[in-house]
Amino acid sequence: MRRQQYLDGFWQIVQDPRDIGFDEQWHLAPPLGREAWVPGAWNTLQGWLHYEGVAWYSRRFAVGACEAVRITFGAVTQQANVWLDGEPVGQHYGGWLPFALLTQLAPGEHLLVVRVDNRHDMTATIPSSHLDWFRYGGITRPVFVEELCGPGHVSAMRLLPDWVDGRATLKVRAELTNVSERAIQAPYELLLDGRVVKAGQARLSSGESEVVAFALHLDDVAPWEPGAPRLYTFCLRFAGDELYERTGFRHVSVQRRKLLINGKPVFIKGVNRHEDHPEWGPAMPEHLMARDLDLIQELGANAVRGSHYPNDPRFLDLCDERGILFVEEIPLWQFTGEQMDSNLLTDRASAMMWAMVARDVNHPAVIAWSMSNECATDTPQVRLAMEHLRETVEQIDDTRPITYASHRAEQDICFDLADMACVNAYYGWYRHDLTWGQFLSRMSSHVGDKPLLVSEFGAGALYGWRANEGDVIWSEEYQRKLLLESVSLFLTSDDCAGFFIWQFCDTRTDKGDDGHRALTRPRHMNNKGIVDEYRRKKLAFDAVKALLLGSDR
Ligand code: ADA
Repeated sequence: MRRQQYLDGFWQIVQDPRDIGFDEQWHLAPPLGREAWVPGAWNTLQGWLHYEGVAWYSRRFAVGACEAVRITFGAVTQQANVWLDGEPVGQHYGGWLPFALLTQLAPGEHLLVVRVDNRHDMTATIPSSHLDWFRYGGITRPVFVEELCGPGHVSAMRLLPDWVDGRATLKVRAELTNVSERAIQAPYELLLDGRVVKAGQARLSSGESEVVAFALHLDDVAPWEPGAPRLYTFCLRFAGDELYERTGFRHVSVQRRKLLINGKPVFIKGVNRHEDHPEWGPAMPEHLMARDLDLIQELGANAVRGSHYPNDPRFLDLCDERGILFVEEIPLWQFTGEQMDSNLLTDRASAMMWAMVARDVNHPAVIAWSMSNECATDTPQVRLAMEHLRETVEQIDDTRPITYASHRAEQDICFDLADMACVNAYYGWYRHDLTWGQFLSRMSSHVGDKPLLVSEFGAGALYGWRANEGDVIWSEEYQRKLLLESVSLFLTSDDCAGFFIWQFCDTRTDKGDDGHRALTRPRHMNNKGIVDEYRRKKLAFDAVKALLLGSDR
């Protein structure tokens, strides 16, 4: 019912390295710069690869007569300030999550200006300036404008489906808004495949919103299973507006050391995947996302860890459609106890957690929420932050396991806050003091009666760098050997409920504040991909594929 237009295409962009745009009122009309494609990362523009700072985007668009206009930004990295025709209309912090602005506009053309700041530091930003991926900046996901003809508006709909003993249930929580200038009393209805499954009434004064929440039992519904996904599209209709959301019915649980879906144990065979491509940065077009999944399925994997931030929702849609499991994380990457002793950072982290769960709760592919990666989970400050993050998730979703990726081994003091324990370790690469078997059996006694997953392990290999002799670091053969040994062990170990290879493809990385990281990252890249950055297979790919396809786990 909404008239919807995507603002994909060329926008104007201009750098503001001295951050003078606010003072010089660039929001009224930024100086002429150059053209940049949206959605895109500005780092993929010639000459902008290492630009970290402020840049201003602008473009014009037109709307027709309507009650209200909603403008949705899929993601802006990191801080966004937005003006329409010179007036401030909103701001948002956090690089991988959407925000929407609701406003009124006269029919005709309008100027949209967005100031984007992608500076990172060690005290206020998430992620911080210490990280092992690239600090891309820009309007990195689609922007779209919707004309709401009202008077009603369905501003959000969260679905919590469940599947127990062959019965499907659905909890619905939706927000209805009156975008008109008069009071309304109107019916709402929820439709499944065109059939009304719930109806009610809402009475709202001008500008008012109301949350409607209800639960349903549904007949004739088939479950969503890994590898056999069945999806259902729900439509909520209210006073001249409607919102479609798609979900699948399945039950995720942990029982002793196993992860279960619909009551059946599932062993996780996964890869870690960054959103990264040499030409597109993190703003990959959808057909390339689909091609990545083709390769992941060809490998015989059944899961992806979206390291280390909320992924493009179109990628999650594809996982839903293909029955691939997904673990989703906020970008709380390697923060120390001292850093997390900050209200600003803990508030920002829980706002991200809330927004991520609220955005993706409808995806059946998402089977777990991850609160952090390799933070100092051996300190009381990080423990407090994790407690708070867990409570944040539980406010919205009590149907999925909660986890985080730990690299503190037996020093970790937070495993009781995780429903399944995820550990990152690099035996055979960074460390050689234990074997994988020894490490797993120690961790399995430490974490107790819950599933233990290896959320990262791997070795760097330069595509095409081949060695006739054994144990040549950076060779494809060495990576193949390490992955074969570790994956064979995981596939047969009772201590292990699954694994995620680090990583799917080679990715651009940060040079580090003192330039040091680049010295351990040849080509300025993290080279632990089983395919390179152009998705060309390394030797490890076919070797791991043969193992996975031959395993009955
Ligand atoms: C860590 C981290 C990853 C990556 C990896 C590596 O475990 O979580 O993001 O940096 O190490 O390649 O060293």
